[in-house]
Amino acid sequence: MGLFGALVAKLTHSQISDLDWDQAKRDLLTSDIGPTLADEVIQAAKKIKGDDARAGLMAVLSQFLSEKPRRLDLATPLSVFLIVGINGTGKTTSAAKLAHYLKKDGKDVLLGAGDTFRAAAVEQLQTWGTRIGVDVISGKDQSEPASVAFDAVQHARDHLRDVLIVDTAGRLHNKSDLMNELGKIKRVIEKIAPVTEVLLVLDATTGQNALTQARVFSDSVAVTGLILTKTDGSAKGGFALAVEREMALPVKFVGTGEAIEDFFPFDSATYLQGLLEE
Ligand SMILES: Nc1nc2c(ncn2[C@@H]2O[C@H](COP(=O)(O)OP(=O)(O)OP(=O)(O)O)[C@@H](O)[C@H]2O)c(=O)[nH]1
Ligand SMILES: [Mg+2]
Repeated sequence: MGLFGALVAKLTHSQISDLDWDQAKRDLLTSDIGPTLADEVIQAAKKIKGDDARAGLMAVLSQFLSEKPRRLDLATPLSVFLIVGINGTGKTTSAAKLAHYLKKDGKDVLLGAGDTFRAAAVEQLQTWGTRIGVDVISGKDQSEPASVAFDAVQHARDHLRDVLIVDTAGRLHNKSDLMNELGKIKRVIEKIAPVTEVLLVLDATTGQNALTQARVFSDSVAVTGLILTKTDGSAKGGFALAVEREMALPVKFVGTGEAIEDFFPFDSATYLQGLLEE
């Protein structure tokens, strides 16, 4: 049953008592949608007529989703996507998954190993690259992330690639020098080609904490969309709604496991239907 399934059933089939509303609110609070949104949803739900509960709730929830486009912004001749986020959220894996997804769609994709802090990070991306048949541009050990990004975008332009995806090192959102570095990487790339997407990778299992991260990243670099990872490890499901409501940013992709194919465009209609399932 979806997060709002019990509420749909109650609204449709019976009178709702104050106790029921309290229970509904408690359910929502444990689902990662956060107290503010839980209140808003309950207030709106109280106005819904019983015979139209499902459609009514669907309309209420839809309002909270971002209206910005969910499709990737692809530019010609070259699109550049920057993958950002705090440590361990799944950036490198998602960069590889996205490369694979776009390659299957016929795009000529290049990966840039912008995490130069750890040699293992470069190796990790190279291993993915070999597995999925996508070239990876990397720098020498400890080279500047912006300089690797510049080499990568030059290579992409010179070899007529369609898409460059640049992985970056995980960074804490409260370290301002590291946050500024993201801006630098972006500016350097844009000497050659516009960065059409800055994708913030959020670990769905971190719940409301991820909202704080999202806000700070958004302040430092113009985030255009979100990738929600580890949705397989979070049965709560309300998080996408909360994050879109809070950030007014669209979830563009979701990660559903560690394998390369565990990656899907986020479909808001299917998501809402799932939440409302009785
Ligand atoms: N279950 C699950 N695991 C995932 C998903 N995405 C990534 N992971 C795992 O999460 C761990 C961290 O992934 P990475 O891609 O290395 O994360 P990162 O953000 O690049 O990490 P840093 O570069 O260290 O900041 C790995 O074990 C991945 O396999 C997902 O959608 N589901
Ligand atoms: Mg990484």
